[in-house]
Amino acid sequence: MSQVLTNILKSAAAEEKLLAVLIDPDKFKTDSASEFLRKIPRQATHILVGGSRVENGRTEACVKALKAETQLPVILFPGDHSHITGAADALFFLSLLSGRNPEFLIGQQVRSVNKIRQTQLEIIPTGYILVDGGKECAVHHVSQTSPLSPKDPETIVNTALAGEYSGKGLVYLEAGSGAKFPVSAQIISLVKKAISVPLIVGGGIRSAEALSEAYTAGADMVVVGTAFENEDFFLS
Ligand code: 1GP
Repeated sequence: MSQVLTNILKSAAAEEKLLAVLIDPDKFKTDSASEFLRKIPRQATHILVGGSRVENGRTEACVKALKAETQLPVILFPGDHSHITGAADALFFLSLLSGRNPEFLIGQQVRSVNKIRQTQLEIIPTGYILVDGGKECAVHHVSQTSPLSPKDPETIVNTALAGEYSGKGLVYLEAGSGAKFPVSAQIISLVKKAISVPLIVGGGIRSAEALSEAYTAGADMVVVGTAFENEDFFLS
């Protein structure tokens, strides 16, 4: 049953904004899961676990520790097929549409299938689009692909639409973790107006103002990682 995507669709239709906290399993202390969860803002609706540079195979332990302590849906956000675990509720099945590296368009995805088939994970096809955030980020480095230029909104919009036409259930605009500049309101708004699937925005969002700007421009879900890692809980 596709409960997580169904709920995201319902929220998007009702214009109820969603906030996902991104957790890097390499930095997460599994014995402090409940303490961590107490500190996240009450507005948080989802937990994402993953990232491009997860190196120590801690994803499953991290997800299990979180699932033991929270009712929030836990979604995998994998940088590599080896990060997949059936302990989560759902998987953002990402294709890096901004790049032209077949490994991140279909290679990793094929490699993940044997593992996925042993799980009950809800698979959510997600068009993942890297937009230049003013700083080389892990996605760029790991995928060896260039981000799209914010000066070329037409290509960004067309990439998002190509994702939707290919059946992606979500479009995710990513400025990169720790981006200098988050995806601009202008780009969010242009993409939102063009697509009819829910829009996720992440990367470089560190203030209540930036969060609210992304929502006003049309983001249905915003993902925040670094600001929470730094205990800069701007919403608490
Ligand atoms: C999720 O990569 C982002 O899309 C997270 O970015 O760490 O800058 O919040 P931050």
